[in-house]
Amino acid sequence: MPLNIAQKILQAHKVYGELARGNVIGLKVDEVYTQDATGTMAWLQFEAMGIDCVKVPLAVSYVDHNMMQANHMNADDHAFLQSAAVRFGSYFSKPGNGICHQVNVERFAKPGNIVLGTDSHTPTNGGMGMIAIGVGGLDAAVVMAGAPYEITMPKVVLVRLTGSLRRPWVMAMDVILELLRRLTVKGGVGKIIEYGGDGIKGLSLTERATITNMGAELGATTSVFPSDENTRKFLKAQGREADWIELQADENAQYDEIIEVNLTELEPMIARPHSPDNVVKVKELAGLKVEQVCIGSCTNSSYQAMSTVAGILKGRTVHRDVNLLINPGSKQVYEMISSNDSLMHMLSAGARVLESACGPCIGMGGAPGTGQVSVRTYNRNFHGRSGTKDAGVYLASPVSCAIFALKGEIVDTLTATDANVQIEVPIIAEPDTYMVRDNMLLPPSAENVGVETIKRGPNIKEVPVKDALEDEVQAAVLIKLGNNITTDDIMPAGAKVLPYRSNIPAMADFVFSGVYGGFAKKASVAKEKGGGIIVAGENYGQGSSREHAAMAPMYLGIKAVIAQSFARIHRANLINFGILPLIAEQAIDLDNVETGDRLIIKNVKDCLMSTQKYTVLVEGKNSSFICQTDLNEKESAVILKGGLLPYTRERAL
Ligand code: MIC
Ligand code: SF4
Repeated sequence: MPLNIAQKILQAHKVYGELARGNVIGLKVDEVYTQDATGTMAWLQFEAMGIDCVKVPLAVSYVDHNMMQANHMNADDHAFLQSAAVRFGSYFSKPGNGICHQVNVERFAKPGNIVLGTDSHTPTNGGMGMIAIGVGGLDAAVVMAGAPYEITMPKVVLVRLTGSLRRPWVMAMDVILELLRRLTVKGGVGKIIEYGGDGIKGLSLTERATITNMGAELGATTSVFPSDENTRKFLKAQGREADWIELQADENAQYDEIIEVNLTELEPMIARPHSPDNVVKVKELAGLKVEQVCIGSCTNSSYQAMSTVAGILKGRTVHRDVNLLINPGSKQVYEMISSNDSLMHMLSAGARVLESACGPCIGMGGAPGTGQVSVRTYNRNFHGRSGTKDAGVYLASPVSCAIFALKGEIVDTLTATDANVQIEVPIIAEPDTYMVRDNMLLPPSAENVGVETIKRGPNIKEVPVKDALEDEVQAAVLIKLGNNITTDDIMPAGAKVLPYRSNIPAMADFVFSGVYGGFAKKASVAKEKGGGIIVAGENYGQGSSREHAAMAPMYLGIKAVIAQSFARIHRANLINFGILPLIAEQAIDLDNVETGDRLIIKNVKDCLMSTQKYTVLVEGKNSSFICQTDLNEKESAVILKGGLLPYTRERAL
């Protein structure tokens, strides 16, 4: 049978199950990586499993998110992570070495492999012809402890690219923004997006990585490109040609759906506040004043992107009313732009060049001013994520952003023509040689495994574990929400909250504290009387992989989330921490439920372990409605035990 690329990789890694859509399959994983903000929990949970050494061929622990070090907490976490890497046999990428996805693509990604990362943008590696999946920390820990990774076989969608980009104005970022415009943030749920067609030949490896990176915003399980001569060129330039294999879909390979995108017809695109799918053509916003521009993040911080931006800034000055912030994606990129004149062009133009880290993308500095317009090459513009609630954050390509920074407003670059924009934009190709100096990437060494003492700062607290499931849930609706609630809404990030990522009791105080103004007090009152329930609409928990968005509510006594549908990673995290993800059979039933209502759900265990549906009684209203779950056998057993940690402890891996 002819196979597509996704099927080929999954087939080669399958430990059990059949590759038919909807089936549960177990996969052998080649690499697991963590980043610091999710990694402390992942490694604490790994430690709690009592295993000596990681059991996957490659593990890498990156530090890129929590870099502000306003006090001891971040540095203590970094020391914990470094000592855990030595103790358990993982590479350690020191703070400053770069953003996990960018560095992983440069130094470790390998066509045909499967990689899991404790970050939702792990699919960046899909640009290399890999199946790269973002997971919660506990899922990563269990796989590092030797278990196969289980997924329900998604649909495979072909995005056929034809034509070629109208360079220099149209970039890879515009391709994925166009897909977001068409498919929305729910459009990729339950799907692997596979790219094909003649148009891919004109896309370099790092441009492909931009596209697969933001497949996360479509809600897709992952996105994957073929591995071809462009892939080989990149690997050769990284001194890793031996890692290259060719990977193409077979002729007549089958897909569940086919989407056509003609690159020649694409125009510069821009996402408006507060969602990455709120996309229009740049020209529709021409004239809008811009106060901040941020260039970088794991989406657009490659050498190619940075050099293009430097070429635009060369010999010019950033507009007087604009703050331009640039974060190169990795030390490698940083070193390369410093070894030619690119960094100098950025600095002389008036850019504030930051360290290689996530930075303003996750609200770690660089928050815009009150009501300001910030245009960013990043991947998320969720409400409040920048650190400023009423800022208007827009997302656009590096070329668009660099030009807006010079002009102080949104410019219709494409139809304004060169003459109008009066800036000649260089077209930079992927270099033939990358500067490889892995001196901040510390390899594991056999003699320290199992021996190294783990360093634990006072802010690192034990992982909370839930009790086994009760048979009757009686709990109050603590908050009622709409569609597409993000994990940033549930468990905000930013400079104030992020340092508590290894301290769930402290972090719990910040649940729903951003746009929704707080939750913890209400929850602790409700906890005394049986706990709380969250009610929401479609795609609950989209965005980040942070399991804290499940752990902290669990710590506050949340027993169930009733929604119309769930985002993939958050659904897995809820299950991992023993929270019931209930799906309302009819959306209209939720109209009758209000914040403050008390809900009673009986026979929970029977329902969980059979096909019986859940009857949810609304106390005092003489009404009830029906919910169901879409849990497989193992997921039900995990919830019954109170979560994946107690479930795993009972079993030999
Ligand atoms: C994000 O972009 O939201 C993050 C911060 O990288 C998260 C991970 C986290 O919350 O630590 C993600 O994308 O998974
Ligand atoms: Fe870091 Fe932003 Fe990428 Fe998340 S999306 S990994 S915060 S750069």
